[in-house]
Amino acid sequence: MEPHDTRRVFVAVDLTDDVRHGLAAHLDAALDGDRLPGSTPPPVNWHLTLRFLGKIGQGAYEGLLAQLDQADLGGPFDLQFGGLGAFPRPARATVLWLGTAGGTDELADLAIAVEEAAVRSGAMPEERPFHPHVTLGRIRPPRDVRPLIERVPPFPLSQRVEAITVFESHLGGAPAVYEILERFRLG
Ligand code: 3AM
Repeated sequence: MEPHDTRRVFVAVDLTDDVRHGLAAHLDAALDGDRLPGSTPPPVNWHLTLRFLGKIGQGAYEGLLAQLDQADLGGPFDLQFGGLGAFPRPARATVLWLGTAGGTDELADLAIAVEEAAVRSGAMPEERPFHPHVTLGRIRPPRDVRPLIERVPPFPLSQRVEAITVFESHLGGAPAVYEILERFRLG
């Protein structure tokens, strides 16, 4: 893509292809021909956001990379996925997501390390608590997804988290395009 001075950036744990395929199959099997409500990002866009930076300039971007490079991100760990959930609440959901069931403490520590790197690079501190999730749907108007959440059993796969990824989010098309900018290895 073309070089530019500002980028819409977020830092995330990318899912492995096995997890993407497994999760798509798991949802298909549980839904038995029905679709998820709202708009579902394509599996290639599934990820677990650690920190959304928003639109940042070249200097801030380079500062972020330098801070992530120096950060103690901890070592690799196993991330286990869980069941579905929803923001702000299942009875009136606007975001449908897949949660985590293991490796959650390591993930929270990783999010703290990324947050510290972001703030050291000049970003405003994140006010919202970290809630690890993989977004599977954006729902407008809000819907009651409690029956759906009951219907989909916990997703049994896990993955080894060995790196974090800095993405640029290209909006404008549907779906958004998430371009990999950099990866930082754990450990
Ligand atoms: O990982 P998810 O899908 O939950 O919702 C956006 C997406 O999160 C979130 O950043 C991720 C990549 O686009 N995002 C977008 N705008 C945001 C904002 N203003 C935001 N998160 C916080 N504040």
